[in-house]
Amino acid sequence: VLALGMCAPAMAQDKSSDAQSAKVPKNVQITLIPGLTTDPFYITMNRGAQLAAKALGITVNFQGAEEFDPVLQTPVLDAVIARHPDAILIAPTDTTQLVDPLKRASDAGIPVVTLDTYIGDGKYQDGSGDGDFPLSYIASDNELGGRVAARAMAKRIGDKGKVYVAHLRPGVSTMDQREKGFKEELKQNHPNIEVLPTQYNDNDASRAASQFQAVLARNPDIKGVFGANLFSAIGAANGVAAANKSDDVTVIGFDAPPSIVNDIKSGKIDATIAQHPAEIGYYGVMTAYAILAGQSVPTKIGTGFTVLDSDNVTDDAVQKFIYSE
Ligand code: T6T
Repeated sequence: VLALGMCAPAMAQDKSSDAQSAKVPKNVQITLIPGLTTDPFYITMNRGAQLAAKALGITVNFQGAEEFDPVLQTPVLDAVIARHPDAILIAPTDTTQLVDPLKRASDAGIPVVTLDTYIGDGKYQDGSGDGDFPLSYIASDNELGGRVAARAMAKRIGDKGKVYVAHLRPGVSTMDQREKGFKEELKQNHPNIEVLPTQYNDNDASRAASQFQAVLARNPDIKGVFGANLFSAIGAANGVAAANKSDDVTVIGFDAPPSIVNDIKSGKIDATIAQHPAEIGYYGVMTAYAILAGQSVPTKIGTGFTVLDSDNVTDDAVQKFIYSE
């Protein structure tokens, strides 16, 4: 029995590797469309994507808009579809507005995988909803990230007081999930923390800074801000510093560009949830390649994150999580 058990898989493997080698895709061209091209988060994602492309001997083109805006992203996507790449990897900038444009890609026979953000309800290939057609979604667990941010906040503000979420725009899946996780964690486990209305900054750090000043004017006893992405965190921290409140108001960020790392070192930001965008890009390309090779792929791949604060930010072990610029 043992001998049979050992033999059978080896034979099966020989056969399937023959079948697979016939399907190795040639001259593969994949396009990666980020939320915006100049954000260190997506620059780092592209670094991971290029590493995978090199390993596979394929080409990945990085093409996107200069701002995080579905109205700007859609024409970029349409131009990409017209060139018919073998697959599209995209961070859709809105859960509903990118459904139809991405359907055009899928209808044209181009496999679609979303990275970082999702469309529809984020559950692909389950036969439900009009945003069901992408083949896979590779991202951080953003709801959990929001919960981790809430715990970091609660610990630093002594489990009580007023806080709010600095958010990009409703309809951005990552941001909505972080906000949800943050609020749920506080409601369930830190009932003495009051969450003030969310402030939407359109991914504009200056706006996030002035919003802090306005919230402070209405709530002089404010204790903390969760800056739920890179620009929200940088802006909130600048607002807090400009009001001379860095000692009294805790800022928990999301993302880890060098400027946020410097803000942690200087005490402007208390902690940040560093995503692993290079992982997202790497597994995104690997997933697209597997699809082109006729393999089945997971409909969802979760990547990690690392909490950075003044205790560990200079450790060698975490340096690889600082984003590229
Ligand atoms: O936080 C990331 C990304 O996960 C989010 O979807 C949009 O904002 C960032 O790109 C940071 O600016």
